[in-house]
Amino acid sequence: MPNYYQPEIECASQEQIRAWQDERLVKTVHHVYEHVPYYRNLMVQKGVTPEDIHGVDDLHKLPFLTKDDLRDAYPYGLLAVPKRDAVRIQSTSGTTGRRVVAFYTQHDLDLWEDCCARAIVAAGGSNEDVVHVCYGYGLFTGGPGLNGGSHKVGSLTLPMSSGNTDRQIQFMVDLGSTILCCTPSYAAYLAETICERGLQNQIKLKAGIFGAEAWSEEMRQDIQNKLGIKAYDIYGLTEISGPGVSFECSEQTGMHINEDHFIAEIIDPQTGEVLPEGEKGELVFTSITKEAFPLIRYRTRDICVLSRKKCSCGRTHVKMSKPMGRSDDMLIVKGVNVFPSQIETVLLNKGYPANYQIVVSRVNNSDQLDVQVEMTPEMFSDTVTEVASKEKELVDALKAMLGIYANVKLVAPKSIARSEGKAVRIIDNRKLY
Ligand code: DLL
Repeated sequence: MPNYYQPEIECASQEQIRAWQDERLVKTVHHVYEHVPYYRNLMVQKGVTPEDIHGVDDLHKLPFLTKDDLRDAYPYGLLAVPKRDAVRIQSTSGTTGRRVVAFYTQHDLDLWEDCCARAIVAAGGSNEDVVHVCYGYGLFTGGPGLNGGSHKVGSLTLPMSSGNTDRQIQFMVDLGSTILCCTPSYAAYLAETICERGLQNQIKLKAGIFGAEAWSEEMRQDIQNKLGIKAYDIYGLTEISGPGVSFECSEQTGMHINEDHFIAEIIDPQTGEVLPEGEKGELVFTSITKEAFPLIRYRTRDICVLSRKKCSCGRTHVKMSKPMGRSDDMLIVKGVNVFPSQIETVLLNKGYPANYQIVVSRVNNSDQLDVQVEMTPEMFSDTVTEVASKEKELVDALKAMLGIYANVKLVAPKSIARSEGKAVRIIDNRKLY
């Protein structure tokens, strides 16, 4: 049995899981109260002290933490250990002004990699495997997380990073990669290319671990069929460590949350009220084993459902459904976080009116971002060449802001429907949920 299958933890009784969580939560609350003035202030404002917290039943007494808090406290305001004890920084994919940084001690890195190792083992990985990691490396947590997990499992690890599809496929064939780790949209692209080149019989892949963005069951089937593999979902977010917060097992019906490290709650995103198991709401995490960057009641904005239904794999940790959307307006396009406000900033800076529509679609299994922008009445008399050059200028400015390509179409003044209430800026045609 691979070393990172840990039945004593992953298949522990509910009582045992609760006992770990009670003890670790109390410890973490004391840790942040003593070492992070920002937390202390939040707790004082809510009239709660560490002495009020005896276990998970008291969790609701603690204040929520949001992305705004992380931005307010940027860069070091939530660091809970002396800087000399932290060894790593990772960051979210947001652009300037939206970035969030997370810190890790060596202990935190070990725990994170353990979580990713569990995900690899749940996908059938062992030291017999060649794990091909084409999540991005660097500030993004995907590459480093799965890389570390693969090392822990003892698999032969290929740190490919993203891009250069020809080389990915060449190495996959030459080195006999057996487990592929990347975003589902890149997996779909790789699958399509492999099929087009008729290389299906030359690859040895048996499983894929795909996450970092939403993907549908249809996409799973498509990738599984094209590559002849089992495709497993993996979830995580930079703030809570990165990939491996939860992962799918052989049942492929939701992701087990590593409950010995994270407490999950589902809340009503409007009222903040904690919802009972089985109800759909916003996922909130409390990390209970981290040293450098423990977050308490962090609102992920991801909407999903939790389930404690018995799982055929034997794991007892609670399962979360695939996220069904986000309670804020963040779009994830090609794995990159896109905020409509960023697009608006570019348009307004370039002298366009705030009449625009963002359309996200899935074309050939890849995300496509279209932005329709109304011209000013003056521009309406421009020649076709002038319009084309203005569109190109906007494409470049959006690329600089978002880091990804968006198609831009300038449309006639007043042609985008007005709304009497909140403007509907986003049309997401990706039928993901
Ligand atoms: O995407 C970490 C990760 C890397 C997860 C590799 C899985 C694999 P961030 O860039 O901070 O971190 O983005 C986190 O991505 O709040 C979700 O909205 C979304 N997300 C992550 N995994 C999934 C998934 C990484 N499996 C944000 N399904 C989260 C749907 C996902 N959405």
